[in-house]
Amino acid sequence: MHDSQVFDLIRAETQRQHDTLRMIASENYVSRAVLEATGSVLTNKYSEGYPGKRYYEGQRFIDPIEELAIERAKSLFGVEHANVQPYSGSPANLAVYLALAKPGDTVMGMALPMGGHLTHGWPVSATGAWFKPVQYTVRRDTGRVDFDEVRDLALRSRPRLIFAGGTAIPRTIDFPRFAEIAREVDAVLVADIAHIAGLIAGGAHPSPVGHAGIISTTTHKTLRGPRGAMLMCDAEHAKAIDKAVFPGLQGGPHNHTTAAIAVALGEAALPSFRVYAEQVVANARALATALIERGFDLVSGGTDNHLILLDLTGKGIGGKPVAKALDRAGIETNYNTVPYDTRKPFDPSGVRLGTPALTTRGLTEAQMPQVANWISRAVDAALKSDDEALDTIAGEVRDLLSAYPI
Ligand code: DSN
Repeated sequence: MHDSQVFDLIRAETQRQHDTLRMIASENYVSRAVLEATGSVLTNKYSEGYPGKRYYEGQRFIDPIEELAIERAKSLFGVEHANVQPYSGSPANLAVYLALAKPGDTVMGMALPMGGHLTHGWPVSATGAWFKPVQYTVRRDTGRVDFDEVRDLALRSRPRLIFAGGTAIPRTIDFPRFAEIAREVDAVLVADIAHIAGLIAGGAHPSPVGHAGIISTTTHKTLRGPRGAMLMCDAEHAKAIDKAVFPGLQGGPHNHTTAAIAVALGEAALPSFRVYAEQVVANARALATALIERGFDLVSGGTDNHLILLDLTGKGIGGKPVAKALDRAGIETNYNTVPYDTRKPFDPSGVRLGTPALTTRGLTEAQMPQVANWISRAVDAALKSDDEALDTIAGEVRDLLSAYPI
């Protein structure tokens, strides 16, 4: 059967991804090899269990694929154990809870509006409902984690788990500092490196290895792999983590994803990946400087990584209308809360920007003033409801990107 309806939609999305400056901080472009592995016959196969210990026959090619992914993860990140089966970031984090905590235990993480993740104990998440969450913040004056507060909260609440990491953190995560506090209260430190895994692999962000007992990551953000996740840990936690992922939480692993993770990890071990990771950060820094020059407020005053959080409070417009205007202008972002936001999460004050995808596309610091200029013009156009100006920007974006094929 030829399904032209779906085919046409996929083709249109391919074109959209080509013509758009994709600046959602958690997105990227994968290589053709990753794409091909993801779309392979491995999707046909059930493989509950782990290599050498499966509940279904016919695993003679699946086992070495999963072993390859595991070995590559161990070698790339320098960890003792890796589980490559979690379906995505939230299930990976749930497996950590299942492995190491009991319902009702106290767990600590960064509050969602401060840059944390839902699964770090935010009340609307199962992790907030089934566990007793304690949430740390960032300082109002610096936009950075206040370790005095983290230590204070930890000493008072004695959490079982402490999560470090999140979804809207523009600054380097101080894993040794978190580890010191976790040790003091006998908690397990969980480093959620979903956003920065590619930067860590490429040497552009310090690694949590040696500091965190558990490392959780998705594989599709800066790491540039398929939609998936991994849990990495020291030998002490290996058995509990594997048991929690399967049979605790999941059924059969998605073998096509496992193969694509193996491919992505192979790519991330190449010298060219280090160049990419450094360029992601250099682009974000150059963009932050250019935005500040154009009068934008950035949470924490800048960035150390791939991510910038615009605080639009001073511009007199919310994040949502700006994200929508940027989308019309061919610049894809997401509206986001900023720390201590006075607006609602569905219409917050911020817009989150990221440089991984445009770096993969080949853009460098040289284009960042132009990108900042487009963003600034789009905000002005949004304030005046000037759709024509937004369409003009979209044309200019398309022109630039035509020189950078996917
Ligand atoms: N959805 C991811 C992000 O955009 O950061 C977090 O889960």
